[in-house]
Amino acid sequence: MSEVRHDWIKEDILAIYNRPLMELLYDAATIHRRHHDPNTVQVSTLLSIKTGGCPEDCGYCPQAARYHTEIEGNDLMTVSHVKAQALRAKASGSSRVCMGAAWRNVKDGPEFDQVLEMVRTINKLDMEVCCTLGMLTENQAKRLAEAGLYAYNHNLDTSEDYYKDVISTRAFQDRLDTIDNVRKSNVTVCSGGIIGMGEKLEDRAGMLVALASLNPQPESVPINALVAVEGTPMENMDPIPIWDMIRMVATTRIVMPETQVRLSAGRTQMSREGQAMCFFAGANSIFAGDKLLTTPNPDVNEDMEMFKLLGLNPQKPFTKISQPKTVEASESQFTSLDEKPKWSGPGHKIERNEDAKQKVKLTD
Ligand code: SAM
Ligand code: DTB
Ligand code: SF4
Repeated sequence: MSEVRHDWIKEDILAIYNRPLMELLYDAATIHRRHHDPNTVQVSTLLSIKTGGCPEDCGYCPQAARYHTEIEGNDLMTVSHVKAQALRAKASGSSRVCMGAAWRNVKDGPEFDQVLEMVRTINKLDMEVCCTLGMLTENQAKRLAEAGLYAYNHNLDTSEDYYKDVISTRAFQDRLDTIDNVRKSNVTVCSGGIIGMGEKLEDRAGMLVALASLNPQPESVPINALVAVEGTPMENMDPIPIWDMIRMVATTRIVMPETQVRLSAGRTQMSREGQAMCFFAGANSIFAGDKLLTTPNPDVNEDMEMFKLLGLNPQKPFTKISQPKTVEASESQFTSLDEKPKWSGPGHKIERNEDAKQKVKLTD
């Protein structure tokens, strides 16, 4: 019998999230070892191929044109620039390049053709290619697949309930539709979300219900800590405690045993000890490179030192994960956080704090 369940309910996931930490870690690490080599971590390098000027209103995002952030916007990168960056990424141990564009959706035409050429070019370097370009039709997903795309990243971001407080310019269902379109091609799905946006624990659990009920579950689930960027509506959000990240990673591992759980935005503020606990709890992939899309990320050499210290090895490209085995679901108590959100949602009153810095501090 497969250990993968698609019928998780929020209450059970919350109970797992709130287990005594040592038990949560033990269970997550046990499940992790059943499905993955605990010493192997997949490394993707992010590349922002089109930065800023996005028409959407995602409350966390520095690339939304309507917010006044200090990012430098750029037109679509050339294929040769992308190739040079991919070669650098490969030399530094990455098996995958993930190209991000600040688009609401993909539009057929010369720019999409250029992205397809980027995909073909990176593929020839024997690297996995991922794209995150916004909403996608079935036909566009198939064209990306034909060009050799390995994965498509499209996050649910949060629970369906909290979603409308974060984004008003497109619906949760639009996101599910795009994921569905990707699934109709042979491209793998990368979909996760962000914690630290003022959501309740129920929303974190709700997001995991939505991801786990996808059938098949996403091959990769990024867990981002909000990078609170000055000028966005979320600039004043408090940093999340490192313990929340560890619990979220562990819970994700338990409800999606076969997926690659990706320790994503927020690593610059995490200690090596904190990251080590996340790897122990089942994280087995990261975004590497000194920049995420527009915000800082740990230096590649520091990451490689950390890998050495922890005895971790970067995964080789096109490696398949192992077969599932059976396990019993865990049971525990359930508690909930009932805090008021610290910001007012899209479309609405935004209180700017002129002193706020770009921050994603994870506290002890
Ligand atoms: N425009 C495309 C889209 O929205 O699908 C692709 C790029 S978008 C930047 C990819 C993902 O990055 C978002 O869905 C969100 O989960 C994450 N992200 C963006 N800004 C972030 C921030 N400030 N902190 C943490 N994660 C963030
Ligand atoms: C994901 O879940 N996290 C990455 C990737 N997918 C595209 C992006 C994080 C972006 C953080 C903010 C920035 O650098 O602009
Ligand atoms: Fe645009 Fe994507 Fe940023 Fe939303 S997350 S504003 S769609 S770039």
